[in-house]
Amino acid sequence: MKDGIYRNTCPRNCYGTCSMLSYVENDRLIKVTGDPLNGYTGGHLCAKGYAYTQFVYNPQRLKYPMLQSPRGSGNWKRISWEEAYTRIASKMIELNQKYGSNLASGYNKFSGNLGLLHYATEGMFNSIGPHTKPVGNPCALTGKQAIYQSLGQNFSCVPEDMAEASLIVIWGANPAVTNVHQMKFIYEARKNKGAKLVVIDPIFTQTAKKADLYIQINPSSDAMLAYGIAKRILEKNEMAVEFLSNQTEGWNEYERFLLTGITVEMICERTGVSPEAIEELSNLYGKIKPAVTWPGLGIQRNSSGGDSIAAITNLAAITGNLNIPNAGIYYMHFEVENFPLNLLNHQGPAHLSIPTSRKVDISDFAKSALTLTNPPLKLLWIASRNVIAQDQNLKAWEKLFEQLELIVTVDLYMTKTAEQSDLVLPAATHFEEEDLNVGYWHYWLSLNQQAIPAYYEAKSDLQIARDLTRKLNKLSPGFSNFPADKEPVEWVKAELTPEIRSLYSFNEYEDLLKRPYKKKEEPIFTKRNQKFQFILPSSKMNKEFKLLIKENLKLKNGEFLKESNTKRSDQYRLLSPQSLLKIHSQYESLSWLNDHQKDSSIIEISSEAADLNEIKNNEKIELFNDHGRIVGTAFVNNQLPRNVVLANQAGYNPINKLIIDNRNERDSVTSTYFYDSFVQIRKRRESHV
Ligand SMILES: Nc1nc2c(c(=O)[nH]1)N[C@H]1C(S)=C(S)[C@@H](COP(=O)(O)OP(=O)(O)OC[C@H]3O[C@@H](n4cnc5c(=O)[nH]c(N)nc54)[C@H](O)[C@@H]3O)O[C@H]1N2
Ligand SMILES: Nc1nc2c(c(=O)[nH]1)N[C@H]1C(S)=C(S)[C@@H](COP(=O)(O)OP(=O)(O)OC[C@H]3O[C@@H](n4cnc5c(=O)[nH]c(N)nc54)[C@H](O)[C@@H]3O)O[C@H]1N2
Ligand code: SF4
Ligand SMILES: [Mo]
Repeated sequence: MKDGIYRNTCPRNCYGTCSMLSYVENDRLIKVTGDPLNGYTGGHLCAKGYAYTQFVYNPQRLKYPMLQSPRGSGNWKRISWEEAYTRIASKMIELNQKYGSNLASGYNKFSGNLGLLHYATEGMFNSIGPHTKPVGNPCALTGKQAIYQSLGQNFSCVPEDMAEASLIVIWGANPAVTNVHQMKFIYEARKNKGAKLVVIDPIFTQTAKKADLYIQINPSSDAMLAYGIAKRILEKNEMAVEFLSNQTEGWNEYERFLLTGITVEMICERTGVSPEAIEELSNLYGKIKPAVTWPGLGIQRNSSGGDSIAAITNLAAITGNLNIPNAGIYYMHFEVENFPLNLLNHQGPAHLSIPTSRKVDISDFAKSALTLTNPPLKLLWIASRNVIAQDQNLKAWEKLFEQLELIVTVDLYMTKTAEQSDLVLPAATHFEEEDLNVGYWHYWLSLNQQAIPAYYEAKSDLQIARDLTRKLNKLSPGFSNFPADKEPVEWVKAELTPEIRSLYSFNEYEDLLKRPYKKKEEPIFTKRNQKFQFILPSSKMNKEFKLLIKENLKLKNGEFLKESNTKRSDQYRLLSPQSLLKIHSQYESLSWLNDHQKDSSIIEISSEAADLNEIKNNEKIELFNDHGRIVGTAFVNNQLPRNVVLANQAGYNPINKLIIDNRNERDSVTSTYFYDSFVQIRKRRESHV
């Protein structure tokens, strides 16, 4: 590669999707900075971004394809790519011959790299005809569906505009940790507009610390609080009457529900929020405009998430904060769906009797995959995904792994998931490949150039797809129709249709070599003749009301009131939100970040829990439930709700063994309920040392 400055884009599952400038000398990445031409990031990166030189040259990166036998033994042998492809292709062909289709072969891919060319994995599988594929999104789907139902589109306001808001209400998001660039716009709003910041979270987070009003709420009770706020606004007659009558549907039913269904006492009891805080927030919402409402991803990781997002979104409509400038809803957008996504949508050959691929809900992949028969799943390809660290129901994963004849993991590091695989293939970093990146928060389109040669024998997921295709077709002509000869830049160019170029105001691919571009037409609700749809509480929520009403009656009669939100008093709800210096299980082995990071085995417990279990700071403790046990170091957090335990997602000591999303039947595809798991606490037992 030539010495110089290249344009890259951080492809992590992160709000930033930061445009970067990469400085290369003698084929080596020597420095990374933010690209000042990206108007959202303003040329800044987070600490993880600045640490990319260490990320790329970390000696722990995978260098070569590796084969482990037997699986899980740690007995790894370096093999050539040629041998790796032969083993994989032979197995796929064997399974095809045995079962008469490719349904026994499947993949699980999620969010390691969100670049458009990383849909190569999907494209590669599509190219062999019907197979087994994941559907859904474990992270954000519940909220996406709720917002879509309310607004008729996947709507999220332009984040730079937040600087012009006068009220910012954040429900269950923690931008000071997860979305650092956004804080700048929040501070600007405060400085320029005297904006008030409200944060609603069970945890007194870094964002909460900056708030004018912090409301500590029982987990999974946001819908209730939103009903309470709505009810008070209604009672005080502070609704946006004109907007409600002209641009909404279902308001009358919603109003009836608010007036008859619930009382503020019940809401205080369920949410743990004081009547004064409800009054204060309803005053702010009722009086201040423009207000932005930000239902975060944190609130939809429990079984009330859909109701919560809908109820919070309703507040924006009731207060008339959808049809005025600089007001509105922030969640995330899905602009990426405007692109042709040629790799994702690549059409494979038809099968004589099987019309489509077999779909498995990614939120419950292992359990669902285990139910598949005729044929069972036998080969699993894992890419951009660390299931053992990040998924739930790890016992089901254990069982699924036992059933699989071949597990291939493509990753940059020897993750917990890679450790359980037969074959591990070394993936390239984004500096070693071409790509195109579209965020889900800001509206910038940003190119990713290959800046340096591959680290040892690492390859991009697209290159792996190309090479494996060639091997498949060599061993079994016509097995795959993947366009193996198409070069990465050609795939990028194919995404840049005339519609996309016009949407982002540029003429040709070469323009993207000079700067990122922002989408022209901004999504403003007023421009749509679509009406806002009020969503009424679900039947599950209605059941909850009935229970509350019953308990309230008991309370009035002086009976003992069962504590809501915990099953038993020794059961603690496990919250495990995102951490500043990691993206989920990633970046853990970077000393530049870890030296300054708190010990990721720290488990925060409330002072009540500490007293009850006779636990002191820095003592080793265990969290346990029917699914597993983890050991960590106690930190007594006086600000934590009594019944909440806070632990970190950790790649090498996965707490997710404690997490099971125990829905008996899944009537719909939703996000995973990561925060609906309960644990008990005890001092570490000596026998476990
Ligand atoms: N540094 C860093 N940034 C990241 C990531 C990362 O791993 N590290 N991950 C990225 C990804 S994939 C995602 S999805 C986003 C997530 O971004 P955010 O939604 O901002 O973050 P979370 O940590 O998931 O959760 C936000 C907050 O929700 C709170 N919460 C939990 N349950 C409830 C509840 O019932 N009600 C309320 N009101 N609050 C609740 C948690 O305490 C937490 O503070 O961050 C992205 N950005
Ligand atoms: N307990 C708990 N669990 C959670 C959550 C939580 O809040 N609490 N949050 C959930 C959320 S919001 C999300 S989004 C998921 C994230 O779930 P995952 O997407 O599984 O999370 P990561 O840990 O980021 O794992 C991505 C893997 O992809 C690898 N990778 C990176 N780049 C590439 C590439 O170019 N090619 C290939 N083949 N691999 C690559 C990384 O090294 C890493 O091992 O986790 C979920 N899990
Ligand atoms: S991790 Fe997020 S904030 Fe940090 S550089 Fe990457 S995209 Fe930007
Ligand atoms: Mo996520």
